[in-house]
Amino acid sequence: MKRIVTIQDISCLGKCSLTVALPIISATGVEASIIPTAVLSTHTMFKGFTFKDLTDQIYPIVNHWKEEEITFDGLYTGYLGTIDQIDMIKDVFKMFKTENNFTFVDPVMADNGKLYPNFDEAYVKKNAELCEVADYIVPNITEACLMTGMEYKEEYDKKYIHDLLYALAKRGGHIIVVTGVSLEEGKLGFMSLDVDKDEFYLYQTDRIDVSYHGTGDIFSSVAVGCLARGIDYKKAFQIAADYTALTIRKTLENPAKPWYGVDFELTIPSLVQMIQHDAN
Ligand code: PXL
Repeated sequence: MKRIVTIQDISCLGKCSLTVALPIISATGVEASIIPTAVLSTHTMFKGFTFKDLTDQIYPIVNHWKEEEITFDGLYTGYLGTIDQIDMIKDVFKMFKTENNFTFVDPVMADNGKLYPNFDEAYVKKNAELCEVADYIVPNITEACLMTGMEYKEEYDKKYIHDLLYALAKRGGHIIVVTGVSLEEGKLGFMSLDVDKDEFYLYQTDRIDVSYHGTGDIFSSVAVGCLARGIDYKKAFQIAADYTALTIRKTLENPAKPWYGVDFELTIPSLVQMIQHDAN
């Protein structure tokens, strides 16, 4: 069985980061080991969340794994607790990166033109450094703008997204994916750049006009699981986009109208089916 490690916070309630990554990656048939970066009572969209920094646990955990000669097929980072963790994670990449595995950075820090609570300009700079050393990066448009200094726009054309991808590629990475891209009325998806081949790829599904927390973590977790199963990157991100859209549609059917996360528990059987044809 393939095994990845995911490095991100555990929000005890809120359906994001590790409480999404663990079930989703398991559903792709991949073992998910974790390095929790912080424990929060909820994600940061709730008022009054608690925050326990776990930075001092990172080296003890990875040093133990090294002693046990543990290896990974992928290393995946999401929401990180503090700026100090980023240099440590670069070290973790050095310790576990080989020719046969991949590093995947979701630089979770902002959306809709705004930084999340707890983050500042210095964090943006540091997160950009982590992206430079990753094989796959998956910023949304806001994060891509913050890291490149390009102007954030809500209305844009294909050239703007190409420029964003090229600006990110200048800094490093092999496959750059910008999420939340809409280049046609009523459509939403991602555009990627394969840096080595200088090849763009656009994939859009029907836009659903609603926004839920944790959907970026679902997208990334599906993509990581699919990549670990040997699925080609375009197909991996397509499945991630289709599954995220399906889950949002399913959540809209819930009469309780959950606001803080999506009902991915109900669509896991579909995810298992979606990857069956393509996985190794
Ligand atoms: O879904 C991204 C995310 C992860 N972790 C925490 C968050 C958020 C988004 O707000 O607050 C703690």
